[in-house]
Amino acid sequence: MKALEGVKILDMTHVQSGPTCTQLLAWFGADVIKVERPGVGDATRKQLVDVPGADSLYFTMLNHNKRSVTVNTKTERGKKILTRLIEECDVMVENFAPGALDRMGFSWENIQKINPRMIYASVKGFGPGDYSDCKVYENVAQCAGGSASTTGHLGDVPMVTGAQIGDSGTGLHLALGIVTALFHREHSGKGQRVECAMQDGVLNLCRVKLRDQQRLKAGPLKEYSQFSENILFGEATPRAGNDSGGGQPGRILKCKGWEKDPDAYTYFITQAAVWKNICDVIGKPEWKEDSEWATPEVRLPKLNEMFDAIEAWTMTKTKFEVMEICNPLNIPVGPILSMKELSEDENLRKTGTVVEVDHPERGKYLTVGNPIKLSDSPSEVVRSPLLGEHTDEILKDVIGLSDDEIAAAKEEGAV
Ligand code: CAO
Repeated sequence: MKALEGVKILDMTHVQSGPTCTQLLAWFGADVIKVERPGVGDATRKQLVDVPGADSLYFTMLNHNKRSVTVNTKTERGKKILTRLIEECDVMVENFAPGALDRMGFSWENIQKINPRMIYASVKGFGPGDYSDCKVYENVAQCAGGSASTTGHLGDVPMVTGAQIGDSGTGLHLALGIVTALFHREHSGKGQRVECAMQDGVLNLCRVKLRDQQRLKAGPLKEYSQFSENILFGEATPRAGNDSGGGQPGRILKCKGWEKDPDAYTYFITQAAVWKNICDVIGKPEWKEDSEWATPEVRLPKLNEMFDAIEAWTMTKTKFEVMEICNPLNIPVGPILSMKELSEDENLRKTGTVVEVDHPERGKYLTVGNPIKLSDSPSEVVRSPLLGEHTDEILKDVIGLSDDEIAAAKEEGAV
């Protein structure tokens, strides 16, 4: 049995944050029933289309292992169908704009009346407060959650990151909230509301920057390169380029081939405990006992000089050679891997983290499988559903409609 087998999820999510959450639950074995508008579906089906006529990678890569039912929830018959689905399901997940479900007639109060055991989970851009009515997308959340103000180079514009911490990050948070509420329901017998605001989710992932905001009161942040460059700190946590977020200085350094390969770089952390190993590796054994270099404190004001010396060595090696040499010496390094390299990585293929999936409209494509591995509930990635592919079976098997009722619903455009 899969870990979440028997759990029915009414999936009213779209775009990225909500679908990330329900895809995870589906990988753990939940029956995820994705409700989509007839003839339209999740907007991402037709966004960034690369194969004309086929569902986009944007959609397919976020909606594996789900079933799709089309229901127009703004028609009377559609509302009845949705009501029946709420009665039959354990969890309802949505990430519509604020108030959209209430306008459909499905407020939390109503949902509780229909099914007191229902766990109702939502993603919104902001929690209660001045901005609670706003529609929010990924980069807005990154900006509002403290990520952009702390990402990028000092003196340069704030930067958003490639990792979708606003959408996918919040989806992950929400999934944890849902399984926690399911666990709680075992004792209480009741459902509850689970909410995760994207701003809050991003801020949670940026907590080390809020840590640094408070440390500023005690003086300059000495592990930041800015300190070694004698640049004064302002009132807020600054952007710190590629400085390490922890107490040990780290940077991205050039490796052999950097002139032509945009990803020929390594991350290099000058972990204090292995400083002597670093000195030997980079050809500076004299720094081991030199009072100007031997301790983290004396090195902090000279980070540029230190990393220049390390880079002079990394530039003589490929990023993989750097890893092979440094790993046995416990020097923390990491190659900058491109998406091309990751998509071809044998290990990731073997563990099912990178998976090839076959799709009837678009043929074979690569996706990221479940990154969370359970020993007794392994995930297989099943292709995403076509729009309304499971409408008939869900209406029949889940809510018990007859063939005549299904035909009438289709006639009215309710499904
Ligand atoms: N049948 C009938 N109507 C349906 C339907 C269905 N099955 N499914 C959705 N709809 C309707 C909704 O009821 C809503 O109608 P009203 O505006 O009349 O109430 C309408 O479709 C559009 O919903 P929306 O406002 O959520 O969609 P949008 O494209 O305008 O906004 C987004 C998208 C993502 C900005 C917004 O949903 C949002 O802010 N969500 C919360 C935050 C979030 O998750 N953001 C991350 C998205 S990924 O970057």
